[in-house]
Order: sequence, then structure tokens, then C-alpha cells
Amino acid sequence: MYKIDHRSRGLVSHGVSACAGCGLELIIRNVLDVVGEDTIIIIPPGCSALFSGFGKETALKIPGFQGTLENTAACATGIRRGLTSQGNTHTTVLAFAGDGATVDIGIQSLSGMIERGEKVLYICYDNEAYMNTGIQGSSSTPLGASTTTTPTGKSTIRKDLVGIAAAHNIPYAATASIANLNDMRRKVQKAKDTDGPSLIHIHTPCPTGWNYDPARTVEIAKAAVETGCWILYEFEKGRKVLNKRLKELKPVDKYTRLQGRFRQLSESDMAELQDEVRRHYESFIRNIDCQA
Ligand SMILES: Cc1ncc(C[n+]2csc(CCOP(=O)(O)OP(=O)(O)O)c2C)c(N)n1
Ligand code: SF4
Ligand SMILES: [Mg+2]
Repeated sequence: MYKIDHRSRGLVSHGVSACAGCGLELIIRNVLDVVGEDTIIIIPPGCSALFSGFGKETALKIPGFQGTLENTAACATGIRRGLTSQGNTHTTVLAFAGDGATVDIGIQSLSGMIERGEKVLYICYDNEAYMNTGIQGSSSTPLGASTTTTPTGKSTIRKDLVGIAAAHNIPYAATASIANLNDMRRKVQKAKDTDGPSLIHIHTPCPTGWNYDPARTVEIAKAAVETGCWILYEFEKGRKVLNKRLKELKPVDKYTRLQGRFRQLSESDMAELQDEVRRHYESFIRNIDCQA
């Protein structure tokens, strides 16, 4: 079992301005606990900027830089290269960005960073929309989810971030979830130890944007995994490794009915969503190289 070091109270201070029940807060506390204080963090605009701070105040006890939505990976590259030119190979350079900053607006710089082989740990916390500016849909918003720009439900499927990184033959990439913090922390450690670029895509329930009771954040994360809406796997040395094979998929409404963002879907929309989740899961399973 993991243990956050309570003597130092961790590397994120208490009293942050994230919403109650925010999945992102659980992620950043755990990620920084694993990577440790010899880390420089790069944060773009978005809810993660609630942690980099406001004015002279910050919630983080490590150095960091706030860039733009487009250039998280480029800033991380510059910092890594600067450290290397000083002979510093020990500091972890951690890019920590939302889905909008990663799969949409920052994907060009991320692609360049992976292709060049920069030693940067890139984390995308994915709350499946542009939450900080009013819940606009991103290309990570799942099929059927309502956002302020997809009020009747998104009509297309999401981008596959780890699949995109794998197409670059990245040394290490993985999906993770707060449904299994031990697994998430193991993957962060592995990514930190990778000699080259690494990426972790973390499913991040968001009570404000997904419209659910803040007490249910972990329950919702678990339901996403059990229904096949979020698949836990790793891509390492060119192989796709499934972390857990589900004996059977739970019905998708076990996940969707807990949230307001799917409430507008009709019975036939729900059947379509169920078909898509099953199709995606089955085709995914057919294409894995091995199981952990
Ligand atoms: C090029 C650009 N477009 C729009 C914005 C405004 N903006 C700031 S934060 C943000 C949301 C970012 O969404 P995401 O990366 O998913 O992070 P989240 O807020 O969901 O945590 C937007 C659209 C910006 N800063 N730069
Ligand atoms: S909007 Fe969502 S991701 Fe942003 S701070 Fe609130 S709960 Fe967290
Ligand atoms: Mg987002």
C-alpha cells in the first residue's frame, strides 16, 4: 500500500481552490508524492492552474512554470535541455496538462516532443472537457456526453491519446485511473524511470462538469473501468499490455446514470452508446499483445 508522507504533508498544500470532490486534486497529490521534490512542473491554463496558484501564492512546494495551452511539451523540452546543459540529469521534468491542452491545442508540441525523444514525463489528466472555461467539449469528450458546446450529447467518439503516442513508438505510455491509486502510482514511477519520453493518460472524474454528487468521485471512476468506458493498459517497448481483463462488461448505464451529462440521452441513444463501448472494448482486446 502507498503512503503519503504526512510529516511533510505532501508537496501540495491544503486549502486549494479546486471544487469539492475534484478527481484532479487526488491525482496531483499522488503524482507529486511519487515523483518527489526534485521535480520541475509545467502547467498550462486549465483547472491544474488552480494548483500553480494566483498572484504570489502557490499550492505547490516544487518549482514550476505556467505556459500556454499550446506549448506545455515545448516548455518541458526547453527546461529539460537547459538542465542537461548544466549537467543535471536527476531532476524530473513533469508536464501536467488537461485534455484540451493535450489532445486538441497542444498536440503538435506533444508530438514533436515524443518524436525528438525528450526525457519528459507528460501527464494528461482527462476530465473530458474544457472545464476551467465553462465545460466546452474537447476531442476527449466521450460519445453522448453533454457539454455547453454539445448540449444534446457529443456525436463523435474520443481521440485515443495513448494510441497516438504509441504510433510515435514512445518508450512508455499508459492509461490510469483514480479507481486504482496503487496502479496509477506504479505507472508514474515507471514513467519517471523511463529513459526518454513517457506519457500517462489519467481518467479524471469532475463533479462540476459531469454533474454528479462530489462524494461519488471514486465510485464513478470504478464504474468507468467496470463498464469498459475506460480501459487500463500500458504500452511498453512496442507492446500493448492489458492490466486487467474483465470477465464481462457491466452495463454502461451503471456508469452513465450516476452523472447528469448523459441524462439527455434517449433509450436508443443509450443502446448506441452501449454498442460503441462494447465494439471498442472487444476490438481493443483482440489487439493486445499480452496481459499483465
Ligand atoms: C489558445 C487558447 N485558447 C483558449 C484558451 C482559454 N482557456 C484557458 S484554460 C482553458 C480550458 C483548458 O481545458 P483543459 O486543458 O481540458 O483543462 P481543464 O480546464 O479541463 O482542467 C481554455 C479553453 C487559452 N488559454 N488559450
Ligand atoms: S471543474 Fe472539475 S476538474 Fe476543475 S476544479 Fe472543479 S471538479 Fe476539478
Ligand atoms: Mg479538461
